[in-house]
Amino acid sequence: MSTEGRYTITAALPYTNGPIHIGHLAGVYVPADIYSRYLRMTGNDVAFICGSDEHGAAIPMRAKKEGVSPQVIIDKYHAIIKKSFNDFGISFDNYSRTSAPIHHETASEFFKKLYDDDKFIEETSKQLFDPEAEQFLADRFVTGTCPKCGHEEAYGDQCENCGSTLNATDLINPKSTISGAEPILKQTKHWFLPLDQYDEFLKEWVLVGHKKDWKANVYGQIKSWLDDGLRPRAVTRDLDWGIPVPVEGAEGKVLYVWFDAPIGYISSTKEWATREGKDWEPYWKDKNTKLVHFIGKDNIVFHCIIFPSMLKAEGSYILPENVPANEFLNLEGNKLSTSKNWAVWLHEYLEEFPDKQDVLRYALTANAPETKDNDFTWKDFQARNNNELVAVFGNFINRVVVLTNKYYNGIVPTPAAFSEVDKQTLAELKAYPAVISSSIERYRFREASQELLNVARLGNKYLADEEPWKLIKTDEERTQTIMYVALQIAGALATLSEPFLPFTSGKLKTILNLSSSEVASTWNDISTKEILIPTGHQIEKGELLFSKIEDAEIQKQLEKLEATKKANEAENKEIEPQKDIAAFEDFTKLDIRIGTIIEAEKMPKAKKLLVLKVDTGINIRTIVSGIAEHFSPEDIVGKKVTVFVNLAPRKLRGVESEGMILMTETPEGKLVFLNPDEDGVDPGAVVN
Ligand code: B3M
Ligand code: ZN
Repeated sequence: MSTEGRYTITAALPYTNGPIHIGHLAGVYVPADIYSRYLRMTGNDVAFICGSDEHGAAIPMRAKKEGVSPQVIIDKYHAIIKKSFNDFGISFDNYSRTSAPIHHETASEFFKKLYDDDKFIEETSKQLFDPEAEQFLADRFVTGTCPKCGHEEAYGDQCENCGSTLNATDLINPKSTISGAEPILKQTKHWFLPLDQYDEFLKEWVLVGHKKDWKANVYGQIKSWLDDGLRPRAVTRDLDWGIPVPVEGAEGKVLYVWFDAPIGYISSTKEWATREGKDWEPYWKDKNTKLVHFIGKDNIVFHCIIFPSMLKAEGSYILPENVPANEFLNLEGNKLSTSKNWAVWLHEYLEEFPDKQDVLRYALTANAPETKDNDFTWKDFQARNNNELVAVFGNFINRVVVLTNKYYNGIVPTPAAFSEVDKQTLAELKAYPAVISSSIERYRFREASQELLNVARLGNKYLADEEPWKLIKTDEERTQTIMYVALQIAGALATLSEPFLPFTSGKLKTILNLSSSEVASTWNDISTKEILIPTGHQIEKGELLFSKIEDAEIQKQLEKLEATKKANEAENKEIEPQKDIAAFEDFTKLDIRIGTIIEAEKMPKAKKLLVLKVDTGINIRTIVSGIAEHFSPEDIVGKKVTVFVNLAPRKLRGVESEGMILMTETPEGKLVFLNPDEDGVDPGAVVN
């Protein structure tokens, strides 16, 4: 078990262009929090560091979309994110932001040091420039036709239609999203970190040094990058949002967001140390400090290749001991997406399930995407709560607390001699801290969470086998012993659950009255102390630790997602461009009347056509209509419809059609008559 070490634990800095969702939590923040809490409990000196990532092209882009300044965007999301982490019990020692002066200073100095030490190469190249807005265009600010698939709205860095990675200069008919102007190519100078020069160092450090102890998914990704060969990478950008490049001749340029963001870990540590009256440097420079980065798999290259090369180039920093990156979490079978609103948002979850932080923490841990992508489903969430937290953990604690209060007014009884089963049970209990520690220290948090539940299972089995509720009538002494043993298990759970279920652990400590120092137990005490809760100790009446989640609550969440799906489908529908202007005289040529369908039948051998008899008020006439896949004849007889009556007659499959029924389409693609309110038709739907 690791004790008394110094740890700097970082969790990826979330971008402030949206709130936190369950994918972020499962991938990064919940495991990082379990790990940090565990290390603190086992006597280590821990700095658990995070903050908001507020630079990069995505921020001004989002700001433009919302019609506000970038500052408004970062302030808004920084506040939401910070509060939701706090309410969720993520125990950061410091949560900073990269717009803070301390960060600007730290990142500038870092760049300056590398610049002064000649660690960069300077290169002039041609980049897209918006001649109207007079600025260079980050890839994201250019749209145009994808050279691979012809999609007309491809971004400069990626086509969302075919998924290809693109260069902005490859786009056909490129357009600036800022002014709409066609970009021109213009010379610009940038600074590059020559990653190829760090190739040997990286191979030695990761491929040789960490083959055994790093996760296979992480190791594999790094190896493939290194096998492909590294190239110099620009660390500056032409953008007006970010940290100005602190050298002469770099006006209008900022540090690349992936250069400044990881330095954010260092500035956040400095901010924390200043507040706590500590020295920040040992946390980043002492060889005995263990630096661990918690991230998602899309950040591996930045944390395992670029940032380490930056640290190596600077020269005085330690390198990460491990980077336990997770795979992705999906939601109900689909990829989580901020822009598509396909997510369970943390701040909304906290509003809808205000006292169920631990349920989400547990569901995400038990189903964490540690070795492969995983799916979050509301059904699984419900089952984890009802079948595991309520039925196993909560049930055990409830029985112990209720019986202790009922039999002994809440006072821990005196045990008689232990039976073999008692001894065996207590021995098993004492073995758990090492088992759980071993899982946590190998970053296997889902395994660890299941071992925690096994402690409660041990308690439930013990009570079920020993049946104190039966013995109380015949053998008081034996009942006391059983309850005494069960109380020791409950006491152990109060401590062992803390990294995973901090709110529950707190409640349980209150119920068992374990806050005073004489009865409080550390992680290691569970295996070493003879007695966790002594005879004569008074416990409280208690409250239920968990409550059942009903089907209706889950149904509500599923309906919310269903609504999102519908809204996205509607949004993705292309609106047909407006046709050429028609003169009023053109309009007056059209004769449009209300008619009633009085007969309808299928056109033989035509899947789509119905032959209708329509009373137009003028006469009863035949109209052939292509609606057979949307309506059956019996449904529409008697319906009032809008009819274009002076359309030139034409023959369809040998039947002369004398007019046209006007129809439109719902967002789901169903043809409907003109009752836009009733049918839920959206603006822009074409009538024809
Ligand atoms: N802001 C998060 C992301 O890629 C990114 C992490 C920075 S960590 C230094 O979603
Ligand atoms: Zn494409």
